[in-house]
Amino acid sequence: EDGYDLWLRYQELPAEWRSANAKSLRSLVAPQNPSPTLAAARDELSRGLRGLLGEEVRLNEKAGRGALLIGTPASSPLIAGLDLPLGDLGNEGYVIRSVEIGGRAATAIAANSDIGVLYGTFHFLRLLQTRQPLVDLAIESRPSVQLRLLNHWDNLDGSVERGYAGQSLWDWWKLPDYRDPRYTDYARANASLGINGTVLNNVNTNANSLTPGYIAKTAALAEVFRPYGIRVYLSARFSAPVEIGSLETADPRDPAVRDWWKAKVDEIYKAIPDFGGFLVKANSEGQPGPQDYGRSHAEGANMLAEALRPHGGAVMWRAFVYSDVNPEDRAKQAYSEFQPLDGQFADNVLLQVKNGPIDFQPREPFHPLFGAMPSTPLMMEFQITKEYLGFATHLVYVGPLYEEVLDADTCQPSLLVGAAAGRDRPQIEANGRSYNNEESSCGNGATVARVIDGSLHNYSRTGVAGVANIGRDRNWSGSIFNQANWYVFGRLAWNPDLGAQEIAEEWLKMTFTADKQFVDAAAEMMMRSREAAVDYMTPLGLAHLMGTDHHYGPAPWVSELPQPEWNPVYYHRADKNGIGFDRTAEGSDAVAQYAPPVAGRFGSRAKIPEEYLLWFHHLPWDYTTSSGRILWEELVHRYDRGVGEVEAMQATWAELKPFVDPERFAETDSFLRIQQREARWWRDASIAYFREVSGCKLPAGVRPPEHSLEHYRSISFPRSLGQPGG
Ligand code: BDP
Repeated sequence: EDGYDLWLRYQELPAEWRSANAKSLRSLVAPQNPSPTLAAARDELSRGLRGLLGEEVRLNEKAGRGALLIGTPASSPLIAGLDLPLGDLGNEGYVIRSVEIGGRAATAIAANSDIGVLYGTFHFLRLLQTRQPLVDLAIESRPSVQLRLLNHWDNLDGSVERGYAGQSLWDWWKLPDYRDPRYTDYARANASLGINGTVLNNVNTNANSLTPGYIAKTAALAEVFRPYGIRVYLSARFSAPVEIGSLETADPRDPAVRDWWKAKVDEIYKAIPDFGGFLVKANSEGQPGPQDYGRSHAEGANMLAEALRPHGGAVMWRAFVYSDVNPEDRAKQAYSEFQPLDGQFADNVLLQVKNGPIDFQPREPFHPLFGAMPSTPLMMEFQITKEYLGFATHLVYVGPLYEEVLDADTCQPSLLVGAAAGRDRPQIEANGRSYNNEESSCGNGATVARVIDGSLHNYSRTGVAGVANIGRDRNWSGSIFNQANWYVFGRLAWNPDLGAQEIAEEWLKMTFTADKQFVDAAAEMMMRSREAAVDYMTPLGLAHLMGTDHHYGPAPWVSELPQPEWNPVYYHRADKNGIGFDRTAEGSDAVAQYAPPVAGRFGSRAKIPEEYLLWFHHLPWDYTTSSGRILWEELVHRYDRGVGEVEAMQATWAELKPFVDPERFAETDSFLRIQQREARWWRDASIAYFREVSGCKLPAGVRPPEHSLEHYRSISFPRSLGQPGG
């Protein structure tokens, strides 16, 4: 049990379940001469059922009693004869139904397309793995979001930016000739979640990924992934025409540059007919972009869109802009640059926006662009890898973080709201954001999830991306519990309305055991883990206090880096009078980037949810918080609470030992020990620092930091990762 099998372990089910359900699983009826995708579905079922039932399931051509049928109306006359309700399921949806064929009870997994059948197959196996009864099945499912993508930040030299699970999975040296069987397992795992695309290379990209040699390597991966419905995409370097094309400029207005991209894209599609498109990081952290030539992001994106359009490809243009010109408030930059461009992007461009306005912090308010660009499809970028959440070892389940963002009410005027209020789209656009009735646009379902699934503004394209946590480690993700973050990302990408808790339970049942005692305790531990990390790292809306460069461990004292916003002191702004970043109208006025009701809430000390307090407000140390404690005491209280939660997780895990195999038990046990030590490090170092800066005394009964502030300042990270600042 080294974790390689992820949630697709297919362990034998208890005899009780098998005897109750065996009558529904007597034989498997799959289409004759199946496509590679249908063959993958059939093989996955055979493999899964063999494991789960402990015996081989017969493969039949005819549907007898208790048959399990898979297929599309086109590939299976039996399915065609069932007249299933496939009309609304689109190209990727499926049904799983208890049916009758010639008076015999059977089960059908059917879809309009082969990939829908594969998705349905994985859903069916999940029913078994989570021990659902197989009676009266009437399941229909289709994804809410079109592009459900992993973003790998993998470099061509095999290293992975912000990756903590070993080297890149892509063995560029051996590709295209050698196709590691792991690539197929990677595709299976993704297809089991409905992930349908993967960007193979880092957004801080190397133009060589677009050279013929690498296109051939990418094509080999695309071939492996194709049966599993996974398209490949590449991060494109904006200056590629200069670097690998020997042009003198990459100016999007230059016809030679446009022709270069067209020819390059044609070349890619020749090798990869279903290539997905480009992801672009431009004019951010030193990456080249259209602004180098005085052109806008829209002009840059549209040039690539023009080249991709004839082939059906898309451009995902990132809104994470972080320039070297010192911003007044870094949190405002993306909105300031992109919101005015609404309506200027070509129809095959999506703007890919991080969940929060800064950078994947343990907690950020939702990004103000969500809901603010009605004419531009915005897609979500979540981070699955735990760059700011303790890398591989800390147990932090990010489901609650994703859920919190997706559920956030943007309070933006919308088509959803508009329809109810009798408005149509032109009026809304004309209205812009000039809502003056304080709360009128809140509570109408204008959540971030509705932005992402396109329903809020009728986006023609929709997408969700997750920065992958996958590497060559045997367990794929650096730890067993990190697998849950890959899992929850995929499940929420398919359906943003699922709950983090139900997904955690599902994952636990499939990954460990469905024993209720285990699942209840472990799910609770997972659900509390993210808040624990917020508490021991950056409570009360603080952010970016991690050691600069590597982003691991506390360094709130760092102040001497050349750009102000590289320094943690820029973010917390603590001195003897108070702490926090004033983003109200008296400060940077970042609140004004939100819809008025949200701005009103965030901008008010009285109304702001306390978890965002210091993100938006600079407050005196003796400010009274909702607990009745003064701010300083509340901060200390939360650091302590975070450490306490990690200790509680340790205790829970120890109790769960009887349910877990020794290898996976031991890994989590040691990792929790690391986390406990480091939660204390965070707590002690932060309290030592803020105590000195504020001049406040430790509240009575509070344990003093173990070491002096000097000690904590002198700890250097064990390895230098050579990453850019930020
Ligand atoms: C930051 C990372 C950096 C990435 C950047 C990005 O620290 O390594 O290149 O985001 O998203 O979180 O482009």
